Amino acid sequence: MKRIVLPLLALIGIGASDAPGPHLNQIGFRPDTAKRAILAAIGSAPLPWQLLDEGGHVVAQGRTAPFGADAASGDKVHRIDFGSFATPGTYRLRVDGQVSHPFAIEAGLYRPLARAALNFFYQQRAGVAIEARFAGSPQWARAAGHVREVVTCFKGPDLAGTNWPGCPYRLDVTGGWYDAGDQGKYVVNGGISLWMLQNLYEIDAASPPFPDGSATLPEAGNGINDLLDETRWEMRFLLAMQVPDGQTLALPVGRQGRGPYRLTPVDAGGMAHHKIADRNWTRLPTAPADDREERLLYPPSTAATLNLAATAAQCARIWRGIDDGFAKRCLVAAGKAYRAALRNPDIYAAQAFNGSGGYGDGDLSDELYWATAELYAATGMPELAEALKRMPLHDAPLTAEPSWAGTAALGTITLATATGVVPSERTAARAKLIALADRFVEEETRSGYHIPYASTAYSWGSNSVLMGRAMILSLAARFTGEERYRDAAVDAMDYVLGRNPLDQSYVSGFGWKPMTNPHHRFWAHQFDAKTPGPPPGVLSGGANSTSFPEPASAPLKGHCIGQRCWIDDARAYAHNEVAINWNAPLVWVATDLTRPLAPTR
Ligand code: 9MR
Repeated sequence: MKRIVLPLLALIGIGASDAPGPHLNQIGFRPDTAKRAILAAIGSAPLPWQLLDEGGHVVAQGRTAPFGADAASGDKVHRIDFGSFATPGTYRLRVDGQVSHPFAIEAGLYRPLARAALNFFYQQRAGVAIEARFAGSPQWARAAGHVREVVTCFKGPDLAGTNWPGCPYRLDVTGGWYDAGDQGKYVVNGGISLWMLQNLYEIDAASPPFPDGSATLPEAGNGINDLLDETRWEMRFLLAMQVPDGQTLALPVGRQGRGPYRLTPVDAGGMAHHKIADRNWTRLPTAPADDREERLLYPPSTAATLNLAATAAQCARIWRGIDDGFAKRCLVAAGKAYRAALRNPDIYAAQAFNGSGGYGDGDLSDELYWATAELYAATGMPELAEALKRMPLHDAPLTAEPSWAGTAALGTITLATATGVVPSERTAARAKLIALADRFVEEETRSGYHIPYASTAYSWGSNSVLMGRAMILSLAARFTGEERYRDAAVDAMDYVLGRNPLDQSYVSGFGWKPMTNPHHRFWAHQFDAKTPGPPPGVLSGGANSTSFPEPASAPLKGHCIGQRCWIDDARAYAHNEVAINWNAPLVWVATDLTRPLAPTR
């Protein structure tokens, strides 16, 4: 009877989960954090559970806490908490006649994940060959893509009929990271990704993670912190995307919808081109070295310009005393970009192009606040402090975790942590971050899977929402020393590593059911057995209950609930792509979880 009833209930989206057994973080737990598992089960009476050691002996036991129906998964769930058990070892969890796969309780649990997740950025590098000795295995070695990328601007008609005049220069924009499964390089999304990795260095600058030689990188051993080696790779690219001084370009000023655009000549010197990308979409697979599409610079945008200003100001702070020349170069570029953005505050990214993503953002007040905060922290200039105070975002509560389109939290994190910020600003910024963390902790009480996200709507790249929230929670833990914030960050990590209704680890190479078929033009073994699968440590975008733009995921539309709207299929670009702005917070959180919880002064 059970056999028949369970699949039927699962079909209509209630009751049992796809995979048997309790759902939990498939790599395991640190001894000193929360340890939670979720059982999808119909009954509402508490069920006995046992934690088993390798010999099958019961080392801890208790009863489940029934939660009831969970709207985000469609499951009825019971929660299991064995947080007080802290003895390192390998264990399995037994409940309701089912036994989990083995998992670890171990202090160094997150080290391999942090390293692998960082290595993703090496493997996304453009302009250089990826070598087996740094990529971990010969299968991930590849020839250099887009070598000597010296390019000019898109010219001629776009999809909306705008006639773009092009530009009278070429820029050498070789290098940087490919954005995702595509090989576009975007300043807007490059900015948040770079910022997160630079921030990971800056918040622990006294004893930074990834000391020289600890990561597998060509630069390891050069006397520079390995995280900074990786961030410099992208920073140089963003610097190269800056429009030369004195250039007048015809750009779409003000809000104009989707085109055709009315173009107005403006002094664009110091702005940043929005992206460098293919003229047309390339097929999957296409190894970077095999891309035959024309590569073009796309028009500058205010958003890209502020991303450059913000990250270059952060760069100036970090590199001071390590490479003063580079720090200076960053500061000069940041100042120019900032002034260019003030001069051209409302040039939104044009959207009518084929061959690359849009990263269009209609509200730039958060980017301006972010860049102002970064430059203020880099220079201490009173005018910038004043400008910040005049911005509505300065006194408004933070409403969201960081995202490529919503960068206010990044500015607030810098105000809360950078040296050189006056104590009153720092205290206020910390209070805002803690208040946001409190909101996320509260959401856990309404989430059946006990994650810091209670909504039933899962958006494109939802796993990065969870990771972004984990960053805010981890910072609140540092500011207060309170473990409950760190435990909530662990809850978010547990979700992406398997504590979800699909029993899915969304990170390649980690867990008993890892993501295996990302939407990626080189790690494309689903299409061609001669191309590799993903290297370990790569995060899928995750559940997306809001858009199903291609045939592989289309059957899910209207037939899946929240967290269940996902497939491990390389065609499903809105569900299973990988991207720098999704892996960056994974690196940040996994690295934070390699460290003891030590309150920040
Ligand atoms: O991450 C982006 C997501 O928030 C948007 O909803 C989506 C559609 O515009 O685009 C995503 O970004 C993609 C980008 O445009 C191109 N490279 C791959 C990115 C991840 O799918």
